[in-house]
Parts: sequence; C-alpha cells; structure tokens
Amino acid sequence: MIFNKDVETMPRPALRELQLERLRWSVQWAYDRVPFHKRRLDAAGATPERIRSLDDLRRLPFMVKSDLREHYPDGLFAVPRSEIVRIHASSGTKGKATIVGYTREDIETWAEVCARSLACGGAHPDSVIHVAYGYGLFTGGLGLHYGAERLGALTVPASGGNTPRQITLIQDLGATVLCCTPSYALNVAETMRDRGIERSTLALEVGVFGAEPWTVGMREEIERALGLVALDIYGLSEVMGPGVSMESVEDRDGLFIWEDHFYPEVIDPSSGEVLPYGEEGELVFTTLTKRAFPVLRYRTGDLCTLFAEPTRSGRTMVRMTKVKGRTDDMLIVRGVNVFPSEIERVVLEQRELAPHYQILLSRDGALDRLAVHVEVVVEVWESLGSTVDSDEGRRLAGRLRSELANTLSLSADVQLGGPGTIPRSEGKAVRVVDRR
Ligand code: DLL
Repeated sequence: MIFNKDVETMPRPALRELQLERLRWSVQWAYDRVPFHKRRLDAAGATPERIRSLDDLRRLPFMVKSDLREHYPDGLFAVPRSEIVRIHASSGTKGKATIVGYTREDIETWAEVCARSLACGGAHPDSVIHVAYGYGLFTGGLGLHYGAERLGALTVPASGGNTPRQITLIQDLGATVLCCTPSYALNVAETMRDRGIERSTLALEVGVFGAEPWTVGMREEIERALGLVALDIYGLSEVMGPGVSMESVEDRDGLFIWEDHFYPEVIDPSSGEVLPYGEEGELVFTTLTKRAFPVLRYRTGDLCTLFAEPTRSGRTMVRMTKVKGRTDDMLIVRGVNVFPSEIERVVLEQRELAPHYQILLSRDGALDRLAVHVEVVVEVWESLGSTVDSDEGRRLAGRLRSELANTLSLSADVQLGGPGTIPRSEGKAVRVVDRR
C-alpha cells in the first residue's frame, strides 16, 4: 500500500520543483529566525535570495553535531518556546544529549512520514502494530506510534522491557507488525525459544527494524527466528526521528528517502565534495519543511550510497543503501581501518555461531588488540557438552580467526562462549567496547 500516492510516485521533475520551492522557504525560515544560520549564511555568501536552484544548496556550509552541542539546549530553535509542543533527545554517548524540538506542524509531518514508512513496509489500517521501541526522550517509540495511529492501525505502545510480557501481548492481540531495534528482535526470538514458545503462535508478518546498523546476515537470522519479513527503517533525531527513510516490502532493495521533506546529499567525508549517485560517502540532510528545528546540510556521520533506479512499487523517491557504518565508528586497529559491520558479516557467515557478539579493543603496550567475543548457537553448545574448551570448540574459534584475518587483513583474538554470555539489548546494542 502506498500511503501518499501523489507524493511518493511524483515524477522526478515535479518533485525537484517542489524541493526547490521548499528549500528556498527553509533557508529563508532559518535565516530570519536563527542568528547562527544568519551569521553563517552571510559569511558564506549563501543568503536566501541566492538559492535559485537545488545545486545552489552546495554554497551552504555544513552543520555538525558540535554545532548542536554548542547551542544546547534550544539555541538553534527557530520558533519561540510557546510554539514548541514536544522535545526529544538524541542518544549520543558523549557529553550532554542533543535536544530537538517540534511544533504542532512538525509532529504532523513526522506522523505522515512514519505512516508512509509503515505502509511502505506492508502495514495497513487493519494491521496490529506492536511498538517496542523505547517511549520517552528517544524518538523511536513516539515517532512510530504517531505514524501507526495516522495509518489507522491498532497501535500497541509496548515500549522497551519485560520481554516475556511483550511476547504475550504480541500473541494475545495478534500483532502483525513488530517495530523495534534488530537487536531487540533477536532478544524476543531468544526469549521465545527459552520459553518453548512456537513462532506459529504469532501472527507477525513484518518487522520494522532500525535505529542501529545491521547486516543482511542479521536480517536472515531474524527472519528465520521470527518468521516475518524484516525491513529496515532509518532516521535520526536531529533530522526528525524514525521515518526519514524506509525499505519497501515490494522492492526490498534500499530505503526510500521521503525527499519532499528531507533533502539528501552524499559527500566525501574528508573533502566535503558532493558525490554523484552510486558513490559511497557520508549522508547529509537538509530539512525542507521543519519549523522548530530546521537543519541545513547536517552531516549525519552515516555512510551509504544513494541510487534512483525505477522501482517495482512505483515510488520515485531516491533510495539509500543500508547504512554501512558511521564515519566515527570506523575502528583503526594497528593502522588498519575496520568497520564493525564487516566483523558482523563474517560472524554471521558461520552457521555454528549466534548473532550475539561484541568487539573489544584494548592496548597491550603500544599495540592495539582486537578481540571478538561470540556465542555459539544453542544446539552447538549442547552438542559440545556446554563447553567450548574442546577440539571442536578450538576448531570453530580457529576458523573464525582465519576468516576474520582474511577479511580484515588483521589478526583478532576470538573468544567463544555459551548462550547468554554477551549482554542482551532492549534498545540499541552495544557492539563495540573500546578500552584503549
Ligand atoms: O535512532 C531514530 C530511529 C528510531 C530510527 C527508530 C529508526 C527506528 P537517534 O537516536 O538520534 O535516532 O540515532 C540516530 O542511529 O545517525 C544512525 O547512525 C543510527 N541509525 C538509525 N537508523 C539506522 C538504520 C534514531 N536503519 C543514528 N541503520 C543515526 C543503521 C541507523 N543505523
């Protein structure tokens, strides 16, 4: 189902016209209301009247996370507090949270893009949508909640935690759509297995999973365990929250960016140069309709590729590939660049290993040490007599070690463990522990 057919299937020339009109509005709005934007646009000679084409956006300077921190909590808001109806905060790990604000119109837009996203994933007004993203300052829960209600679906605001109770609710209310992080979906699957709950007692058809990077291998694991179609949803608080882009159930190839509200660019992270579609780089967004907290060329730190080939679903909006990682989560180990997603891919290729892993970095004198801790799957654990300290256990660890060395060009210590060794997540999983 296409939630907003006129917009989602708009011919691209008409879409570009709409984007230009909105871009001019957005730049003017930010310029007139936020001293930070006025100062920077004046300095760059990129005042609103000079924006005559979409390419003129390139005259604007980039915004980065530290700009938000420096104006904490609401120094970049473009409307008086009396017009803000909601705030959320981004889940940054460093320093204070970043506060973001919404006017009533912004909440409307957000509900619309989340409704579009859910429909894009196959949800419809008769769906029962179980939202297990956290409700609160995190945008996941309330964002998708409003989208599900806008779609007209029966919405279950489960939030995070108490997994056994969530499973009972999913069963008893007949949830057809599950919204949560991919790592929490695994947690749900594992709790079901531990309690002997058959997946046939669930009516789940689709999972709307995001808020953290996950590989195709992880997708397959989750689909097998829960018996649903697992789709990827992307977003970030600074731009809106969930619902910036979403994979479609028909295409299952890349995430459609709701370009009538969020204008994407991909840049070379080191030079800042805009890259053509098809080339991988850092995703940058300019909001086209946001009132409370407009962002102009905000660097997300997320790495992906844009592409605009025709689609099965008829949607015309540009797509982004799954996020490969973040510019700042690339690990540099003994001078070699390593993305956690590469490690996840190698781990998940091994049938005997479970999708529960953690990457540990430490320093031994001047030397970095990379260790990968992974659980073996329950059946293997049982067949090994509940220990990995055996020839078979050592053989498994040895194989993972050599696969990692081939892929990463780097040696890693491998430590296998039994089920439950790695901490489980209720929101975003902590995959990397850097003790250097
Ligand atoms: O995570 C919004 C969200 C909620 C998206 C629910 C999807 C579902 P933040 O807490 O501000 O917002 O974190 C944003 O999370 O810059 C990415 O690095 C990462 N991220 C979000 N979605 C994905 C995804 C929410 N599908 C940051 N794949 C972003 C990979 C993702 N990374």
